[in-house]
Amino acid sequence: MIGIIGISRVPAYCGGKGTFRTRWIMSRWLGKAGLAGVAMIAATAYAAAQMPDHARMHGQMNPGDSGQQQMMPQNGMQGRMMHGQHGMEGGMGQHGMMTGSEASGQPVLPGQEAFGTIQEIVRILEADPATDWSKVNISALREHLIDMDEATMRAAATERALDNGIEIAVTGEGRTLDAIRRMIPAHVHELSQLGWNAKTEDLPNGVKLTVISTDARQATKLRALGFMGIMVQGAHHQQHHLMMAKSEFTH
Ligand SMILES: [Cu+2]
Repeated sequence: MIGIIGISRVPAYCGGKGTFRTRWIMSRWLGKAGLAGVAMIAATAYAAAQMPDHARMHGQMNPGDSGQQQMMPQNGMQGRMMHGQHGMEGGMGQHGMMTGSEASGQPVLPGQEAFGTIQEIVRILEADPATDWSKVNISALREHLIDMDEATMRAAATERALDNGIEIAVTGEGRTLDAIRRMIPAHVHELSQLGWNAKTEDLPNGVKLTVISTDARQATKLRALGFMGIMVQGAHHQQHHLMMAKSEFTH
């Protein structure tokens, strides 16, 4: 669970090393948590700033960093002290999920999203003694991740609002067109399970996706979501990646 991991008593702009450190942490948090997460962190940090000292009862001074007071994580993953990396400017505390990198001082970001996704899947397969390596096909997963990249970043999406939903012409060429033809029709089933009426038609250079609903609020939502908002719908995407790697699922 999320635990309080640090409450700073370092004043704003303490200068030198401290300032560098706090800024570095902020940027890392932005990268990890996204804006919504940071907003949540800021809100809880404000609340914690109002806390009396006894609320920090799990805290423990870090001898190497006398200006800061640290709290132990509550997720059971790390039992060691943080090493002075959790001050924030303005005397605000910092809360949230502690990541492995913060606990160990070792980096965890893979540097490339598809690389990291494959790395995670391979580790899951390696950790499972039941993995049938004669069936594992990481190349198929890689091809799918390339499709995802093409459809997300390079396909053109021309959206047309309908009274009861949206019609989207998704087009491209070469590898992008291949990705469109594989991914968009395969997604229709997922959309139907969400209660929408979805269909695709082939275009010379892509696919036309039409998603409608008899519910006016849903129709409004569909128009707001547009191409990519609709594509991210569905609860099992990540699970499908694992199944693809095991040759149990294709799309
Ligand atoms: Cu995917």
